[in-house]
Amino acid sequence: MAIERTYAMVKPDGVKRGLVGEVVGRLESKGFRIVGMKLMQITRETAERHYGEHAGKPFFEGLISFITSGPVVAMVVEGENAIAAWRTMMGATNPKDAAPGTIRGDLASTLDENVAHGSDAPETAEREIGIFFQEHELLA
Ligand code: 3AN
Repeated sequence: MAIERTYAMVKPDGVKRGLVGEVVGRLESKGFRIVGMKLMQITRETAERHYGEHAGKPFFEGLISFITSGPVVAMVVEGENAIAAWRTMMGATNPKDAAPGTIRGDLASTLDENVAHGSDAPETAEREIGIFFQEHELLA
């Protein structure tokens, strides 16, 4: 097991519903170290970069308009096996499949408004961290 960094985000629905504390609290309680964090409004350009893998899919436009619909909390989270561990804590992408005890299982009810995001692989984590943070914004 290695110490990894992943990109984690509270999506606009989570911020609007006042779930930032809940999501950050779960990360902290699990023992992860938050090495970068900011409340920000994602631009359309950044959203298109972030969701580049979904470009051309029928749900792409909706995805872009949702993620730019309000502020998000962008984070870089560090810890043992952080990439997979954070995905496990969030639960399945579709909240109807997400287990109780997970963020989506406990807090979300629709596929689009599923409260949180986390990178799905080491290369994705590196790419997404680079989209949202500059090196000097992260703790050593
Ligand atoms: P995760 O956020 O778990 O990494 P992704 O990146 O596959 O999931 O999906 C991000 C978002 O894209 C989902 N929250 C949803 O809004 C949309 N999405 C993904 N797959 C589908 C799909 N098959 N149909 C409709 N929307 C989808």
